[in-house]
Amino acid sequence: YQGHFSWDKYLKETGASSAPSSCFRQSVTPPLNEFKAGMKLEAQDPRNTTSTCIATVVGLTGSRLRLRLDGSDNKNDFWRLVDSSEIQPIGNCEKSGGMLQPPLGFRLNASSWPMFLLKTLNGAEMAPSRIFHKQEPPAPEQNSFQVGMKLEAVDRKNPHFICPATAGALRGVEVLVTFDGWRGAFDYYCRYDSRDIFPVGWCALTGDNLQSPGTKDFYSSPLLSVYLSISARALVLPKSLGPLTDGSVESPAMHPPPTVGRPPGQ
Ligand code: MLY
Repeated sequence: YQGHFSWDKYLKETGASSAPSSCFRQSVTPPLNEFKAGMKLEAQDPRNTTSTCIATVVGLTGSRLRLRLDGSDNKNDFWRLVDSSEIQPIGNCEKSGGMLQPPLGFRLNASSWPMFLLKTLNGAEMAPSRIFHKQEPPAPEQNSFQVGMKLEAVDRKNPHFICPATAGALRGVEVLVTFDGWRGAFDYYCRYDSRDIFPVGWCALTGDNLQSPGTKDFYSSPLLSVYLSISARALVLPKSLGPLTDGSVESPAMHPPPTVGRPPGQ
């Protein structure tokens, strides 16, 4: 389901161009997702990346899995691409000499971990190793994004969302991901080879639901257009509203109203 958003129309309207697929660490054809809800696998604990934990697939969307660490709560779900190197079949950790760890915030006493693990794995449906992808796609050699290029990006504050975005700035190996229509509250810097950014058209290929751009751009704020029209005409407002201008017409762009942030994760 693609919502009502069309990149074609949007790119024409904005006169923007999309970042070529060679900019991204993504396979050109999105990886096949053969996982099923309830399957268990090994995953790196995102909050403690040196530990490998047991995770359960609690949801699927396009080429991504929604994962929950066994023994953790339901407030810390995270999403991984099926070709991520951070997920492995059960048994992999032990094979390479490691030990499965309780997740950060394990809800039981640490001493009950061995028994918990035993019970968790007993009779579990383990994701078969054939549905894992042998290798993560290689990282492009360098950061070849350019400011203004369009892309699709995970909203890290609401990671189930993939949204239209623009490369807003470059900083060495990093790119500033800005979310179209969201006034900056969700923007972040990431490495150019982040797995959270995708070429335009990705969601259409995976069947993910690409969000529509927000409507909160500074220049489309309804208050701003009132402000602009008043300033442009240099209207004299009633005294009760205070003086708007001293008669000289200034460019309203010199005094933009403060950008209103949104609380994180809302
Ligand atoms: N709960 C939030 C969701 C915002 C999502 C923003 N992303 C798509 C950039 C809200 O609607 O306020």
